[in-house]
Amino acid sequence: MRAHWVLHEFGLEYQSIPIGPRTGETQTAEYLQINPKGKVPALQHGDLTLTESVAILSYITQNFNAPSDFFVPNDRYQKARSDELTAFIAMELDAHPLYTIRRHGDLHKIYGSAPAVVDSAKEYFLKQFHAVVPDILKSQPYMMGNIPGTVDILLLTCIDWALNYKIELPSIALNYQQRLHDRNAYQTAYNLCYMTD
Ligand SMILES: N[C@@H](CCC(=O)N[C@@H](CS)C(=O)NCC(=O)O)C(=O)O
Repeated sequence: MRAHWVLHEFGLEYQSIPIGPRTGETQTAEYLQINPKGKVPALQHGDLTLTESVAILSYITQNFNAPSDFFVPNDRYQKARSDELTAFIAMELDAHPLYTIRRHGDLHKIYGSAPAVVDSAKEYFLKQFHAVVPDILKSQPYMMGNIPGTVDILLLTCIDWALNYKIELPSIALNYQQRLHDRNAYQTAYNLCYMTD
């Protein structure tokens, strides 16, 4: 979703090859040569293969011309802040709590059921989210200012995911979610990822 979304924000043409998680398609010898971790996404451009969503977002913003309504850091302070928020979202919201909820909730048949761990991960998500996000969105519509950028792609995908898990988020986050859902690039990416069958 993140990779498709940024590619559409930048209006880049690309070939999309759908690979479904846990369908066996990520575990074929051919796919494991592209991404030995057996996961999506994977982006190939020339000789380069990238298999982490954060790296794909960064690569696109640094190597292609951004449209005027998409934020790209243009000084070292903005870049440092954007890196900080990226690390926070990727680790403190996505990889730790949300992925724990996924593994021991939705995917408990594979990874084992652990209701107490899931409850604690939900609490942790809310603690970290409230420590950072509402204060920023009180003074500006997007995480880095007046226009959305890769930090928003990361955060919004976590917000969508958290709401799917019935984690209650404040109205400031729901309004932010709506602003991003209204974007054409988001809608195109969403349809490509989730409405193809
Ligand atoms: N850190 C990776 C995580 C990628 C990831 O977890 N992908 C999931 C789908 S969103 C996947 O491919 N899961 C397949 C599996 O676990 O079998 C990133 O952000 O790109």
